[in-house]
Amino acid sequence: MSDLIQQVNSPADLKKMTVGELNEYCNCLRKYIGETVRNTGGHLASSLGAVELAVALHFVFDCPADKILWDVGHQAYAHKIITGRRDAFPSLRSNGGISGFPRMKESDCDAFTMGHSSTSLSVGLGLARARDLLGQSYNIVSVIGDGAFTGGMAFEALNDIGASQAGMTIVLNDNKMSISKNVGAMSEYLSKLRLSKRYSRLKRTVQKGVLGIPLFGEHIYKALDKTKDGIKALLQNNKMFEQMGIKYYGPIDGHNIGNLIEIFKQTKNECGPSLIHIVTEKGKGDSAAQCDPSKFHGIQPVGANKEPSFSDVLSRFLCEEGEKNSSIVAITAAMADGTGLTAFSERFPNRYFDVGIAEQHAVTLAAGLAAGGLKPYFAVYSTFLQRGFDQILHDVCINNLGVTFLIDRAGAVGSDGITHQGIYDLSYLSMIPNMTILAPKDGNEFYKMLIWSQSFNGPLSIRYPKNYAFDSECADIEYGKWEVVVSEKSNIYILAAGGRALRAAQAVGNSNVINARFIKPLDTEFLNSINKAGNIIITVEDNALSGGFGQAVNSYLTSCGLKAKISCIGYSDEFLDDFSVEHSLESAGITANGILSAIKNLK
Ligand SMILES: Cc1ncc(C[n+]2csc(CCOP(=O)(O)OP(=O)(O)O)c2C)c(N)n1
Repeated sequence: MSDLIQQVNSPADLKKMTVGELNEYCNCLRKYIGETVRNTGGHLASSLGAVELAVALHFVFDCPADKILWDVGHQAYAHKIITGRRDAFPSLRSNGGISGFPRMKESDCDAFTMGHSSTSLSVGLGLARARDLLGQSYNIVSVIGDGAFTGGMAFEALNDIGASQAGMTIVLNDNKMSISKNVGAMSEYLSKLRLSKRYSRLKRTVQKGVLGIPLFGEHIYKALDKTKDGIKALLQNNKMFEQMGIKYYGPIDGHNIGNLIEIFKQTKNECGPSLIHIVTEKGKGDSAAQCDPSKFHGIQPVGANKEPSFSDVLSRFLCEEGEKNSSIVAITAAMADGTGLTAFSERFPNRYFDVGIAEQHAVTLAAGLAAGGLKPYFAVYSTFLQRGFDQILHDVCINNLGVTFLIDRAGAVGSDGITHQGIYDLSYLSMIPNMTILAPKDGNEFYKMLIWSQSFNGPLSIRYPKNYAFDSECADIEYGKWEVVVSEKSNIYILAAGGRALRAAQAVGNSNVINARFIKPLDTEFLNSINKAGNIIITVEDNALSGGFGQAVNSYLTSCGLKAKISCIGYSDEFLDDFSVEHSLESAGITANGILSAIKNLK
């Protein structure tokens, strides 16, 4: 670690530095972040792009009195290092260590706990209104990326912010990238704003040059100026923010620390809301990350798990079946790589829709596509589908449409931590009428489910974690039927929902192990057959107990008159504040030992 990094223990230390020293400090920060994140894994490219931004903000504003809200929060590593977490930074994304996202409980400089996109403007406005009503005075800065700016919540907040005229600063960190290249009309609008800056510069150059021509210079300039004014009006009429009542500044080079400081100082004490549009480069200063910012958006730690992934299976299915079945269309909300849609997007660009970070829209778009006669597959992480609950219920399920949700990263997610756990989908989906829910044990079964899904004509969810251990044989998919994986002469029945639960169950021994591949509807015929006095039933799921698989089994058996003894294993009614999948599974008892002790307690 360089000396300069060591010298900064808090934002106060930055405030003593010259711009030259701050630039030098930024270089050191980049190096430290690059070296550390290559070991720990994490969001490298985004954080490298926001180094000067973090330094300039902490130079001008006074945390924790002033509130800086980092949207999503994956780009805030420099902020963490500046605000007292330099030495702990190598513990990033591990238990007992530093979270990869801002957390109020970690530091009073983290003004809000974040992780899901597009929340910073709403939180900022809430703080601003609270501050004003309570007669307090502090500054609020919401930092939002151009990717996060595609989320519906950001638009809803802008609408309210413009009308409220609350005093707050929005920094729009525009690197033209979401995880992949940013998409949509807003992204194009931002390009126009960038162009308008170039236009203003061009105009100044032309003015200087033409006016220098003796005699005719002024006439030529006036003629040219008319044309240019036309172009300028076109661009400036596009200034949506100004028309909404939000002062617009920019675009500004987001790596020029002097300029950033100047503009933040200027807008700090202004009345009303302002938006500073800065242009940055994702991965800045790190040649590998700069060349391929998508790949370096989030990187795995050295020696990461190399198990096969469910998203690769999905990718294969969509490409193979997409060729034969032209009604298949695929949707992502800015997560093509993570969910396995990239190959399909290249092969069938007309049947692929990246809607931006807009899960709610994605769900209802899928409903519309299905209503129009297509077969939509929406691949999405469990945690982000939480955004689309009403759309699933109101648009997909009431209309009973053939939309398939491919719910990736279901269950414990490990190093992304509390905000990203995928342990609620069984709970929020099971309660919706018309919804069918499947959980594959491995890639082979997942592929069979996907093939089966093509002829299934209703709302369908298939949920799975990132990886699976290995492929195994599996029985054909039959609606509402489970698969007996281990049959023993035993009174113990372990009902496992999904691959992780099944692996734990298979390691128990001397018990019947059932692959409860249909979470909804339950295999009631099978349940009836084992609901006998003297039998022990253990349900295991990588989901919250509340509203999950076990509760559904329990309440079905109770409604029939419960004769067997039953115990349910899953996550308790607390947020899963954990950075390791193994540790999460272990602490919930989703292990052979956990199941054995549940059996013992029932005996
Ligand atoms: C609701 C939601 N959906 C998806 C994500 C996953 N995600 C994390 S960062 C990101 C891209 C953000 O792009 P941008 O705001 O431009 O920041 P950058 O990484 O480019 O700096 C996405 C899609 C998320 N955090 N929240």
